[in-house]
Amino acid sequence: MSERANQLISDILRRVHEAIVENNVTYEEYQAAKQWFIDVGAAGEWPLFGDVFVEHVVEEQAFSNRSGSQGTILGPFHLPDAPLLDAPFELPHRPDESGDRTRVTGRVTDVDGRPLANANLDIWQADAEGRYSGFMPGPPDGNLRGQVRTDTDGRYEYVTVIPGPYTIPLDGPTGRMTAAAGWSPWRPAHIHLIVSAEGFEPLVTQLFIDSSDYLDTDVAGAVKPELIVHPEPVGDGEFAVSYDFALAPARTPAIA
Ligand code: MBD
Ligand code: FE
Repeated sequence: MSERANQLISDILRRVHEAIVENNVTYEEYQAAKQWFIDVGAAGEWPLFGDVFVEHVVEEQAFSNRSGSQGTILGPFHLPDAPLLDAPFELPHRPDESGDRTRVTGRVTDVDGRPLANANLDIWQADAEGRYSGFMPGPPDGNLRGQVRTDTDGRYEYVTVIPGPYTIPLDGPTGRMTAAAGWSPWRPAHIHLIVSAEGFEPLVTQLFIDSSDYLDTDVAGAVKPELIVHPEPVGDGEFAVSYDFALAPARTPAIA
């Protein structure tokens, strides 16, 4: 028996019970909701549902007092063990990968601006059609996933394509719920990163493309103004994005 479990589960159930009373929920609605829970499980959409509709509040709550760069939600599409890239640091992609070619550069520092050498950036993103490799038909396994390390000045760089916006699957239970409520099912175009270095808190974050639709209506509620980037045209149809990351010190000091 855990007092934490008792407190939290009681509180959540009390609020559900209050919503039922305040909205005069009918037996038909209760049976529809129960079937919907079953459908979400059968479709394997609980990770999607949680990360889209719940995770952003956990992230804001957990990291409201953290120093350094802003983080945002992890989401359901990270895969561990993406390949560590060598120069010229290009995320794996198809020979005919669509989307605007973009060089992403910047520095990783501590909160005082001191460069962090050999910091790791674990990067994943959707393709130009908003599809993530390993989860959706289209891109081959490993597409647009990779890791890069900073140099002795804390600098990193890699080449990718600008992703497209992502929509939650419209034909599944999460999409049907979103449509029933009249909400937009879209996330704005974004690149996911986990930036980590020995002795620092890992930063789970996303960079949002400023020209994307849906920045103000992200279904996952995960956009922060500090995380919006502007791809600058650099000629030949290519772009450049620059972003610096500052990492907070690890909360648990390393044991000497
Ligand atoms: C995504 O691409 C995503 O980043 C999140 C958080 C949820 C659903 C799809
Ligand atoms: Fe995503």
